[in-house]
Amino acid sequence: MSQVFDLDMIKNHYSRLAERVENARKVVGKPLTLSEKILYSHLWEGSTDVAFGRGNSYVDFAPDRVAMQDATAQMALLQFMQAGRKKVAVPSTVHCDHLIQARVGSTTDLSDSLIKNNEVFNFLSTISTKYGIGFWKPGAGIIHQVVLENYAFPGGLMIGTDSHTVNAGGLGMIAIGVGGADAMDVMAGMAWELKFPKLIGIKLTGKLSGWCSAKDVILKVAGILTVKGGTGCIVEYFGEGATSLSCTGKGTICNMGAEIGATTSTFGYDDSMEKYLRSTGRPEVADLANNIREHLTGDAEVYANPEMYFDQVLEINLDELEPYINGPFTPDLATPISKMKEAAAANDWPTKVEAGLIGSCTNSSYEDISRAASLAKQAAEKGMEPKAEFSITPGSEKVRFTIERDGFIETFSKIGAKVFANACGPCIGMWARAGAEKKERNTIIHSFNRNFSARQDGNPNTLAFVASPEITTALAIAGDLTFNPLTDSLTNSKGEQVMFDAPTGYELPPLGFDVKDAGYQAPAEDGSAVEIKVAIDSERLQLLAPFADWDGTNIENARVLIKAKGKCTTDHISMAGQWLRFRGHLDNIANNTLIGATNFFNGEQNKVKNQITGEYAEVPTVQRAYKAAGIPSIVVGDHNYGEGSSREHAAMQPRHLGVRAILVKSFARIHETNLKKQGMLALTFSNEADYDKIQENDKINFVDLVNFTAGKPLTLELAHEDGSKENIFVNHTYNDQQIEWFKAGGALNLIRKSL
Ligand code: MIC
Ligand code: SF4
Repeated sequence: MSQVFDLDMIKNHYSRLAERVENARKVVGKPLTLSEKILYSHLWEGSTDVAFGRGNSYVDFAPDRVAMQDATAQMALLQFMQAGRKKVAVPSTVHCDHLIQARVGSTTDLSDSLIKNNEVFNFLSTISTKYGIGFWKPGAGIIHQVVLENYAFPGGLMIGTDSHTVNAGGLGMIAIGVGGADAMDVMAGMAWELKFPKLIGIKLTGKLSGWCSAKDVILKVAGILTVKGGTGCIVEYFGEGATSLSCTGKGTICNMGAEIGATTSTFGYDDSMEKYLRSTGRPEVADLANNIREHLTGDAEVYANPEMYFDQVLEINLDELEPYINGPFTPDLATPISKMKEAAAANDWPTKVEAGLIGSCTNSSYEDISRAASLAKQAAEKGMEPKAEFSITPGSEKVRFTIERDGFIETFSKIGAKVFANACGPCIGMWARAGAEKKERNTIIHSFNRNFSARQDGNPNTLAFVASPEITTALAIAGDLTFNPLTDSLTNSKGEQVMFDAPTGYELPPLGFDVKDAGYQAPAEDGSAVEIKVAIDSERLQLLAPFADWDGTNIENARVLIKAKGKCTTDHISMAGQWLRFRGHLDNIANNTLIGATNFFNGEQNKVKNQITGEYAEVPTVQRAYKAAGIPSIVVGDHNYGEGSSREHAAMQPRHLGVRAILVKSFARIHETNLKKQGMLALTFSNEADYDKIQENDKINFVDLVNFTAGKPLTLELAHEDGSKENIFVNHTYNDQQIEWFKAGGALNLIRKSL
């Protein structure tokens, strides 16, 4: 059975693409990149007379679709419920994947999670039915894999409430991660605003071979560009190396573009995408795309002289690429495998690998699994006994069913592998790893995308390294971080020295994909009679109360709730793992606010000074005390604050607890927008060094908030404990509309008012 979703929407878009691209070319006045073609063909107004300034024009777009996952959909839909619509305005889907724990194995874990999350899954299923949203049940797969298999189409624009929505760039889309409030706007039939991105072109030459895979391309790019190098940019890949990659390999590269902070990444339509569309049951889309091929990729002039058209250009030769291992604790610390012995010794990383995990939304393709399985097979045949625990998290039921049919699951079982449910599981701290509570320092390796502290098993002393599924498998079998399968041998059970041959696999299943029950539930034709109930005493779900609007005065005597030191990702601001269960209940989840951030003044986590009592306590406790006493507060942070997830909880929680402003050296894109949407002040130091001027006992006064204007810095007065005072300037990127959100107490309040 195959079903092409929303084919009419795709047809409709393609039918006017040629004309829109031609118009855009005229307006821009030169040949176009693929990114520009997609963006200019999705303008809310349909067309434009002026070219947009990259990196500075705010532009209204009309995305083709919206995707949400269970952990973020709750908040997105709690907001959507307030927008007064009968149905979503564009095709939208919900995917249940984040709330499923990885403990024993897929069947038990899935049924346990159905019981534990019953209330939330019911809510999501009912609300989807009501509002015309496609619902993918728990077990159906991870959002990004399911989107790639079913919904992504070349030249399309989509947004999703998850930072790895960008995965769909593998099929030639512009797919962007957003907070739930942005998703709500689009589902409610409004425009979606984005600052027109800058463009980074990455030319790939040569061809992958041997141990190298698509993952190594992005691991290398992450090493070059770092976790913030892609901020505000779309990365467009091109060149013979790009067309030589499989579609799912491209997906992997785009997926991890989130780890360099890129708005998204994309590739031009080519044969690999056509093959993937056909293989996943969408020949109609492939045929349509073939008719307009030239509009679904960048213009030839652009790729011939990229320096003239992109803001930054990199070139990577796939012939010379080496496998990389990135980490620990940050995805951009890139070490080529040949240098791992030195790096591990220099940094004193434990070299014994305790666990290897493959799969996730990043690396779950048939190609990935078949290549990793070829190594597992060799291990069994050559008598290499796996030294580390090993697990697989398939990305979707379609992939899982197919790899089981083709014998790969059996191959993995022979090396003692555990198969977890088709869900996020260990990637998002939902790994009930035995012994993790002992907090021992240890090393694991996985083929996921993120490796922030405590992210996989909740243990902050687990050093997680990111690598391709092939390298992950080989190192798990060797049980050694410094093992280089390209050059080193292992001692097998007979005491002989044996080596791995390079992995081999299949781009797509030779017998085609298959699945019995993909796990999809279609919405009701007319859902108006469907009722959504949220129990008043629920600990999992809570209807949203409007945030207070701005009282029109300068914020005065604000206290520093915390001055966060170093990395402060969304995982530090609103942890996942066990806290995921409160994603639909703002007050309950607020109890994890900033508990992972390090306090600059004492180097400790979750221990800040309560300025009312002078005592140190947990961050949420102290903030609740300020709120109760009516004392405003601000949070201070370092670079790339809010890096990582799209979870708007990281903005809503401080807002709910009464924090008024977040003042940092720089923001990650999604988080900055989330703060604005929720009526917070998102500010950056005009002079980065002013971060050092903020003292623990300061009182902070806004001098000119009453004149809050687009493009004009604000002034803050720091009143220090010793009686001295000094002013600092802070920048912001609010446009007029966004200032209105601030004044109204959040964007949703404006919608409420308009009803
Ligand atoms: C992640 O990979 O961090 C997540 C969990 O998928 C998040 C979404 C969330 O926090 O629910 C993301 O990437 O946006
Ligand atoms: Fe799920 Fe991990 Fe992918 Fe996020 S990165 S969607 S948690 S598998």
